[in-house]
Amino acid sequence: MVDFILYNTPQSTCSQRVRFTLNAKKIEFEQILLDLFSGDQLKPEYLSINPNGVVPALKHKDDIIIDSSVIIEYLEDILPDNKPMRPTDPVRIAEMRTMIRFIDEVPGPAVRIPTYNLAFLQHFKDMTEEEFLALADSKPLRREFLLKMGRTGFSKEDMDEALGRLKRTIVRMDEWINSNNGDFMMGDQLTYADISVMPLIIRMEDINLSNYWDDYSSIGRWLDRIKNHGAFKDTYYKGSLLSEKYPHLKFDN
Ligand SMILES: N[C@@H](CCC(=O)N[C@@H](CS)C(=O)NCC(=O)O)C(=O)O
Repeated sequence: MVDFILYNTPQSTCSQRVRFTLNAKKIEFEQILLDLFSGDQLKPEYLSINPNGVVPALKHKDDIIIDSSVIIEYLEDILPDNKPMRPTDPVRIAEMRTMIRFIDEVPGPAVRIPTYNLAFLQHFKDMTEEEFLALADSKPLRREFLLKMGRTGFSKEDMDEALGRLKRTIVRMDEWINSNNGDFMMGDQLTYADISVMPLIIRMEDINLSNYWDDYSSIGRWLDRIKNHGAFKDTYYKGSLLSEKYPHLKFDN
């Protein structure tokens, strides 16, 4: 029996952060895969693990840790010597966490809008209004998000706003990479700031938005380094990209 069990979903960006960290730190873990469209995340047995009804959740021996940004730093706290990915200077740690807050506030929520409109909407289209409202009501964290989307999708205004936030993220990343003058966002060390934004950039690439960084060569080079990292392949195993499940994404937008 291994000490770490990760409740997660192959295509979930938040799960990918944690899988990458576990793989980079070479931590052996078991996976329990949840099917988010069958409602596994809302079943009482999972809500007792993560009352927010979202993946990921990490079980470490008898403790449960939830929320991807919390989990990745927890792994650093308990295993600081396995491939350190947090600076040691308090000011640099603060800088890293400021980047993560930006990522969780700006591109994290923004990438969900095109993801739902382009890929997930089809799961809701055939529901009756009552079924849809009941589903929204059952989501501890995403009730209002779902109600705003409705069964017909987010409005053009919502989409434009989200895409604008993703564009601003690229500009900000370019500034971070250039000002720190290294391979990664904080310089030569790969940190949790890189790991936090990685799945969002991979998702953007997957849904055909990689032209957003056509004019920012720093991002292309950063992405190549991330993809060449030893943990990448094990994190993005077959079935981890959205376009593998929804092949139209490669061509549609
Ligand atoms: N802040 C949370 C967000 C987790 C989250 O939103 N997970 C999504 C997948 S990336 C989910 O489980 N969604 C299920 C649902 O909306 O019902 C984290 O970073 O762990």
